[in-house]
Amino acid sequence: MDPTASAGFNVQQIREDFPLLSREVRPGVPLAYLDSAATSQKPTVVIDAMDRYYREMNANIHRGIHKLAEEATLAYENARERIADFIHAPSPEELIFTRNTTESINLVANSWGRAFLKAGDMILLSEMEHHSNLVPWQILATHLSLRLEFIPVTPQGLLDQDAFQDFLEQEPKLLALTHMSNVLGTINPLEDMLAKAKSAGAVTLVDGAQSVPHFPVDISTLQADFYAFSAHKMVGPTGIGILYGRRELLEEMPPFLGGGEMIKKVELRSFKSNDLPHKFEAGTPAIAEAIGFGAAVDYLSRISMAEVEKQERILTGYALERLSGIPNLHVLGPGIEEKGGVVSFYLDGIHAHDVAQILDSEGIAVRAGHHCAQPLHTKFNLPATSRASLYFYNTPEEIDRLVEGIYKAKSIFD
Ligand code: C6P
Repeated sequence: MDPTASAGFNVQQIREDFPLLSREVRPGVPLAYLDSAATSQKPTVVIDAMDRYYREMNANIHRGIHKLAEEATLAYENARERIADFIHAPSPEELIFTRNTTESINLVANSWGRAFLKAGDMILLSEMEHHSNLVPWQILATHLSLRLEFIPVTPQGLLDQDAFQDFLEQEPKLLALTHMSNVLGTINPLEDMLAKAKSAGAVTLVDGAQSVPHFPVDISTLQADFYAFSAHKMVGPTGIGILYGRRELLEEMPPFLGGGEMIKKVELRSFKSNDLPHKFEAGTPAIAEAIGFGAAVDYLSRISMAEVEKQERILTGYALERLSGIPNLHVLGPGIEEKGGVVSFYLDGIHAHDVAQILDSEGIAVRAGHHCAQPLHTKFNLPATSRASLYFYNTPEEIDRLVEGIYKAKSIFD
């Protein structure tokens, strides 16, 4: 019996929405796409929404007064509204379109960080952060002589809550954490951690690259000051992401990039910033991509994020169970209770890249390497891991193929 079977969810029907999922990687070798943490596949409705924009209303936005410009502007702003609803943000003006999670975090570091931090201030991160939530702070720390501290990761792949408490007593100015690790799959208890950080006087930023695509996220209950995510990991296009920021903070922050659109008035030696959210959207934005992003959240909403989460949980449980039966294979991170659909593993004596290469020969797409979380791999003394990352469109049969592929790699390299 299909362990993911549940009333109202038909994975075969869902898969038909994604043209690429029916592709053969080589003649007679169907694709098993287990790399959605890197980027997800895209449904026809998203591809069509972008195609329609270019065919029917391509024009620059917020500038022209002609019909096409009006339609394009409306479609762009409408997408912002639907994305705001999707994460329950108080208002769409608090959502800035960026290129991706990385740019969203860089925006905060360069704007808020440079304006409000000073030498000696502490930024609290964790050892499980993606490079996107490490390097911008390292750059800023060098410029401003800031202090970076890191909440340790326990051997089980959880954040050490005692150490977190100790750091809070040292009054960090910023807590910047991932909601879900792209290597361990750990879903961090952010509601509690952000509330504690707030009481300690810290501003909070959440890297939501792996959370918004996979389970319901409610900005209003989470109370994050900043929340960053990318469209391309949630069935949307590449080249567009979001920075949610609390209005009071965004209002007092200086612009990040200067140019057209982000101004109200310009003189030769000075300018006046535009209102939110345009103050942070300099130049012609990724219009088709924003429209595609809107179609992506509509698509996910139709399935419902609760259902997405449920399907991934069942699949992850199945993957953990199957992988646990393979001798000399070690899965990183916590058990299913604290884990999303990311399963990173290593095999004694076989390099992660060799495993991924054998899997590729079987049509199975996984990622191998440090997954842009090199300090975390160093912590666990691993140069690299293989990673299968799941989404609601995956099937138990694909996990079975992964397991067979791993046995094949073992037979070749053992
Ligand atoms: N992780 C992965 O294969 P961008 O590239 O800006 O859309 O997302 C960056 C990012 C930030 N935080 C986390 C937790 C992430 O997982 C990612 C992207 C991909 O794991 C590509 S490196």
